[in-house]
This record gives sequence, C-alpha cells and structure tokens, in this order.
Amino acid sequence: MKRDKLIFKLLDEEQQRQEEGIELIASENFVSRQVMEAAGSVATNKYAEGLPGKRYYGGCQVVDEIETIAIERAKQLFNAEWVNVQPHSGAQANAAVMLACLQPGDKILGFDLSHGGHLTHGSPVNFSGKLYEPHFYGVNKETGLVDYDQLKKVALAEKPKMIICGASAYSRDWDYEFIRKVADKVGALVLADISHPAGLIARGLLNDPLPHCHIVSTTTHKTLRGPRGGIIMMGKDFPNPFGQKTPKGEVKMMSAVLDMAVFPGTQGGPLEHIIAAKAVAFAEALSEDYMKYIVQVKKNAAAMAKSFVDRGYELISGGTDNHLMLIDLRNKNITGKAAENALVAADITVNKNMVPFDDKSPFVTSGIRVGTAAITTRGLKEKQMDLIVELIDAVIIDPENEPSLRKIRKRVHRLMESFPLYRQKGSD
Ligand code: DSN
Repeated sequence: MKRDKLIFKLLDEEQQRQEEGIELIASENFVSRQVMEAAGSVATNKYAEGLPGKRYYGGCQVVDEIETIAIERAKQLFNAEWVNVQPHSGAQANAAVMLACLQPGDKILGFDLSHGGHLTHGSPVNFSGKLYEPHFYGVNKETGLVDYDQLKKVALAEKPKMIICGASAYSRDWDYEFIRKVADKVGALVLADISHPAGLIARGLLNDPLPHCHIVSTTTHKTLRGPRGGIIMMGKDFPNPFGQKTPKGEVKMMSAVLDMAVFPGTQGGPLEHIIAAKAVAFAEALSEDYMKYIVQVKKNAAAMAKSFVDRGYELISGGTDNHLMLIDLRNKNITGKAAENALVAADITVNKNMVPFDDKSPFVTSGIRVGTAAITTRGLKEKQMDLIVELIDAVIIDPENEPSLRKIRKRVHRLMESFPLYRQKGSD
C-alpha cells in the first residue's frame, strides 16, 4: 500500500504542535508510548460484539483475555464491583446509562451546562435533553459553589428519575453523600460523571462517588491519562428497580441491564484496540509513578490558581480542589474567544468557556478554562506555574500586539524544549 504522505505529514505537524506548545486544555493529556502502541495495535482488526466469553463472533479468545484484564484492573483502580469498559466515549457511556435507566420523557436533573456541567447531562441540543425532560441546578452566584439547596429544591419539586452530578468546568469537590440522600427522598437513581477528576478520585485525592452513587461513568483520557474512551462502573451491583426479568423469571441485576444498554443498546462492535490501551492505562494509574504524577497535578493547579489570583484574575469559587480552574475575564476586558485566539497565537492552548451567569454566547463567552493534567505529564512543577501565568497575563494584557505574541511564543517554545515529550529517548 502506498504511504499516505499527506496524513502522516499532518500527524508530524500535530506532534510538533503538541511538543512545542503549553497544553492547558483541562480535558487533555499525553498518553505513554505503550498506551499509544496498544491503541494502534492489531486489535483494531477484530470484531467482538458481546462480552468476554459471550461473543457473537469466533476468534475472540485473545481479545477476551485483554478485555477481562481491562475490567479487572478498572475494578481494582476504582474499588468497583462491576465495570463495562466498552463505551467509545464519555458521551456514549452516559447514553447507555440513560437508555438503561430512563424512558423517553422521564425527568432528569443535571448540573447546568452554562455553570460548568456537560452536554450529556440534559442540554437541549443533546440527546439527553431531547429524549428526556431536563431540569437543572447550578452554582451559587456569590460563592461559585454548587447550590445544593437548589438541587434539593428542584429534586423535591420535580421528582426526577435520575440526578446527574459531575462537571466539565467545576473546580471544587462534590458532596455525593448529600446528593444520594436527596435522590433517595424522591426515588431517583444517581449518575456521577467523573470524567474530569477520575484520576484524582481513583487515587484518593477527592471524595469517592462509588460508595454513594448508583452508577459512575468516566472518560479514560483526561486526568486518567488513557486512550480516548469511556467506562461505566458500579461500586455495588443491585437488582434493577425497573422489574426487568431474565428468561428464567429472576430479577435482572443492574449490571446486566447496563451491559445490554452498551451493546446492543447503543453500540456495535467494541474497540478492542482501545480496550487494550485502557488496560495498559489502568495498570499505569495503579502505579507509584502515577500517584506521584496525580499529586503533582493537584499541586500545580493550586499553584497556578494562586498565581492567577495574585495577578488580579477572578477564579470562579476563588480557587481549585482539582486539576482545573475557570477564569472569569470580565474584569480584564477581554472575551473568552479573544483570549483563546491570542493565547493560541502564542502556542498556549486553552479553551474559551462560559462562566456561571454569563452574558455572552457559548461562541464568545466571558471566560477560559485551564487545567494542569497535560503539563504535569511533561514534568512541569509549581515553579513553572508562575511563569506560565506570567506568559498568559502578557498575552491577555496586549492580545493584538503581534510582535509581542511572537516573542511570547518563542519563550513558550524555549520553556517546553526543557520538558520533552515523545522525542525523549527511552521514554516508555
Ligand atoms: N469536551 C470535554 C471537555 O473538554 O471537558 C467534555 O466532553
């Protein structure tokens, strides 16, 4: 087969972009070579609809072993009784959970997207807001913290079938125990989507939702530092509350209902190459090296938040407990969109983000979201956080000054040259 020079040239360019720049998108990270190798392996060739030992195709004996190892490692990592490692993404994981637990038109209660929630938690432009009836809670305007009183009030008034907690732009921990108590009062199931802080939760640096929430979903590629994908877990399996029975007339366990909702409910063949890469990443996340890494992610975020506050930036909730922070730029007289564009011109990658009670559209926004998962993988520590904030500040103060942006870009490249990524010899 002729080499596809065009695509591989572009992939080289993408690698160069990743190597040279400062990656601050809170949902991104850099996987190890062995995770990438597994993701690019021969397992991509295999169809394996079904579960290990119960497939619809022959020749699954090897991928059965791989998927079983992935499941067992994920169970160990999160102290879960049951895990399905097949969801292709976090959105697919949430779609499967909702298919398993809800009927079209059922009420759901999620964290408002414009306050830091996620599209799949009931946004009207997403399946979750189109198929189900969404209701929302948000943050308190003064504190920037989740308004648990509002959550309870809406739950008691609306009696949703499912309460969803978790976020894509919230820098504080969650009170899962409280949410479960509210859910029990109204007969709702609780889904915790821990896609962002999964690595911090797995290694005990944040509250653990698994003992409290019925079902937990996560992506595998953010703080967890695995391949792009999703998983669904339960701390403890339970008989499904919807009366679904096995052909023998026994009440089906929730795990069986969720497995069916992944396949054949919402997906076809699982991506066994990605499942192999998930297995590698789960073993890495169980290691001492990862523990050091994830502790540093949190320390770096705290140091970066302090540097921003010291320079007069307004952080929603005033700081961070996890790997990210949400910055309201309204006192800096620049929109999220303009800040993102100017920062990208200096090879500092962030994303514009709505802030709670934003007066601008999602295409413009008043804020940016930054996170430390990716730069910590590159080896940056607290000392460099202050320098990064200094560079960001220099861009934001003078976003249209092209000669200044070029100079900052050079400083960015110089900094990152000292923290090589895949070009480092001998890196695994
Ligand atoms: N796009 C992801 C994020 O950036 O948080 C959520 O799906």
